[in-house]
Amino acid sequence: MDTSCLITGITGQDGSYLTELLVNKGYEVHGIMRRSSNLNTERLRRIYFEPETSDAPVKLHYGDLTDASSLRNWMDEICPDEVYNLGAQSHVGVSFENPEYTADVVATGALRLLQAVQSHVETTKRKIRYYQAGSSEMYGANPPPQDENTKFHPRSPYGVAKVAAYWYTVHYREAYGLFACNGILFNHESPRRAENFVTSKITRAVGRIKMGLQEKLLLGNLKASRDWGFAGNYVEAMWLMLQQDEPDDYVVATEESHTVEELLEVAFEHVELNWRNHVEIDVNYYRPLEVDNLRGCPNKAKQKLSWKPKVNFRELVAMMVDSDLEKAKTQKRTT
Ligand code: NDP
Ligand code: GDR
Repeated sequence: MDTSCLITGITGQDGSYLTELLVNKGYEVHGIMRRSSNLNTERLRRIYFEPETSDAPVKLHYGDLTDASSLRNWMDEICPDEVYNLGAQSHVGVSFENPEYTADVVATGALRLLQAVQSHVETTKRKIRYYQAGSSEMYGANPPPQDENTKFHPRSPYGVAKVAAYWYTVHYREAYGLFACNGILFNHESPRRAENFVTSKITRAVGRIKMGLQEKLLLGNLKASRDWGFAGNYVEAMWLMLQQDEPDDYVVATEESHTVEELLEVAFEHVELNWRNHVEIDVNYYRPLEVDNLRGCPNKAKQKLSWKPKVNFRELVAMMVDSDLEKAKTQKRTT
């Protein structure tokens, strides 16, 4: 194997798709994962089956974005060619309740990782390319369409921390000439999305309601509008950014925006149910501050990376509902 990479957040939604993409391209993939009391490698099941063999294409190491020593140690041990920083406390709502922790992992964590990369590069004179997982949440209050020239105005501790990580990345590029890119990705989802994000929460409930396992679904703000794409398609853009001649920052989006209410309509209709019979509003799911409307303009990524969105909103919702319906059928059989 010629190329090796290091991924933080490898156990997450994007980490699992990126791992599959890079293994298929012949990379040796190293992932940093947190220790947890339950195994958190479920999403890597398809690709990470024989961890004990020395030639397995995926190797997992314990580390944490809050622990600078672990980041530097693994950098020296692995000597990666590419580093993808996907690790984060990635839930916007939770960031209002855990603002300092979110800043520590998302903002200072990116700084720690960039510093680990830079000091490794300085010592070894090797070259490393770095990807930072930026977010449309950085645009926050600024109305659509949002592109690389839109100003940031974050509306959550998470969004603020991502803006800091964005600027740390630009700083290491400008100060040290590091090949460092920010991907500014709009919401992207999949059957591997955690159940506390609104898409997955809805599609899981649709499957369970259809199978008689659940009756009601409690939600917060239904008026917010998001640009939802497919995660498997978005990780291709991350890789493409690191294959260019020059480092740069790119918006990755579908250019289609829908409200949570529209998502409900499409998801429930897919199994011939009416969402109004099942959804109740719970004010506990409202956030202290909301991002009202996100719709990205990915023209730069289309032109320079030859990347394009491949799954539209309806296809994405159908994919997630179908997957959750199958899971609900299995649950039904075992109850
Ligand atoms: P997930 O929440 O699915 O995954 C986050 C990953 O980060 C998990 O592997 C998690 O580990 C890991 N992690 C959390 N805290 C730490 C820590 N202290 N040290 C090391 N790793 C940690 O997120 P996604 O895969 O959806 O997103 C990937 C990245 O892209 C994130 O940075 C997110 O903020 C960003 N992003 C996501 C978008 C989306 O719509 N999905 C849009 C724009 C940006 P564990 O499994 O143990 O929890
Ligand atoms: P978001 O995604 O905040 O855009 O962040 P999320 O799915 O959490 O919320 C989308 C919108 O739905 C509204 N909403 C609810 N959200 C959740 N989670 N649960 C509910 O019950 C609910 N009811 C309504 C929210 O208020 C919001 O308006 C995601 C994450 O992946 C970030 O890491 C990423 O950076 C951004 O997308 C781009």
